[in-house]
Amino acid sequence: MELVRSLYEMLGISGAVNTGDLWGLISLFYLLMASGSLVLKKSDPKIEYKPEPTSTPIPAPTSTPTPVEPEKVEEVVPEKPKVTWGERLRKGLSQSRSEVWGKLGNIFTGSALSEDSIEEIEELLYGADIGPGTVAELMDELNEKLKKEGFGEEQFKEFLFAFLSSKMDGIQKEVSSELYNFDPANKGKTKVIMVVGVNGAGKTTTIGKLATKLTNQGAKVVVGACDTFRAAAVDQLEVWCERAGAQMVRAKEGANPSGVGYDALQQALNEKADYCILDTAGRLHTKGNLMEELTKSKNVLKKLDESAPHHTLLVIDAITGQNALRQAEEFNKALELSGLIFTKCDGSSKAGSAIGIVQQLKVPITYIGVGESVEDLDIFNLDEYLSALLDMTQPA
Ligand SMILES: Nc1nc2c(ncn2[C@@H]2O[C@H](COP(=O)(O)OP(=O)(O)O)[C@@H](O)[C@H]2O)c(=O)[nH]1
Ligand SMILES: [Mg+2]
Repeated sequence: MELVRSLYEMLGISGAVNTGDLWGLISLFYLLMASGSLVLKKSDPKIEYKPEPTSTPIPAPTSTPTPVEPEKVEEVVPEKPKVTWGERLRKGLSQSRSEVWGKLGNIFTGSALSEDSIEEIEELLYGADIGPGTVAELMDELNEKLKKEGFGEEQFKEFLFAFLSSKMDGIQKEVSSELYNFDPANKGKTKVIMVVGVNGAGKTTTIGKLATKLTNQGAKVVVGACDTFRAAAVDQLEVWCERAGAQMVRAKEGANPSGVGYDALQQALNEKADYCILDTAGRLHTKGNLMEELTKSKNVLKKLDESAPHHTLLVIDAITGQNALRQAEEFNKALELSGLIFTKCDGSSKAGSAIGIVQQLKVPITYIGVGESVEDLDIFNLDEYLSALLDMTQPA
């Protein structure tokens, strides 16, 4: 009835409410509702309120754009072409080639050689420092060849290669491979390498390179700094040993060199090292004789190992050329050298002097050095050496 009365009020009808009117009003009410003319407001607590849509549309949640990664452009760093040993050797021997061996080829013109040209060849060969005996022998054989038809530059080079090779190959075969290759089957069987030579020949540098090559193969290396005269030389060796991962045994400045060698070998044996390399003095601070001191150093090692040193290597600076021969003979007489190391070939035109020295000393070259870095020292291979010297392709 309350609802009817409020409807009466809305429609402006006054008077009592009767049942007939009531039904009429209810029908009207429904009609109005259905036509949508009557809209109930929120204030009506009994009717659920639905919010009218607002005119400003709520912007659809925009997805935050994921930042587009700039396409990764692989930076192409041009790989430094690795310089092979063959290339280093060729470069190292370039001075000897350009000043001596290369000039020999230029003498050949295609026609028969004149007496003057033959003399020129002889002169160049003397300058190559291969030793006068070798040059005389070579010229004897060459004179015969030069008279023959079709003996040109190519044939001359082939002849030189064969001749020089024959002077060295028998001796070169005697090099023990344990000097270059560490064989794990010999692990802990300490091999002693004593390195000798005059001051400045390249002993310390070569030992540093050698130690690096051996530790790189997994060998345990102990180095003895027996050149106790020069503190700077010991420091120089220490830097190499640290880099190589080798142990170094040193003594106080001025200590007895043979004592350091003994201590180094003792440590190498205690530690079951694979190699014990001894860097010796090239000159003595006392008036004593170097050869006597070195002989003593060599002999004292035998107290610890009867077979030590297993290798006694003489380092020769290529610049010394044939003059190194007298030096080498002196070292050989005192110490019975087992091998030579030919260094600094890069700074000299006399790299050919190796041929004469090997031939006369009858001691093989083990290593050849063509610069100051580790990669600049490698095994001496006769074919490789001669083809680099004569600018030929290496025979297969
Ligand atoms: N260019 C060049 N220099 C070398 C070579 N071997 C050693 N040297 C340098 O020669 C100098 C003397 O070498 P060092 O090892 O101290 O000689 P040591 O007195 O016999 O121990 C050093 O400056 C070395 O860097 C080489 O093969 N080529
Ligand atoms: Mg030295």
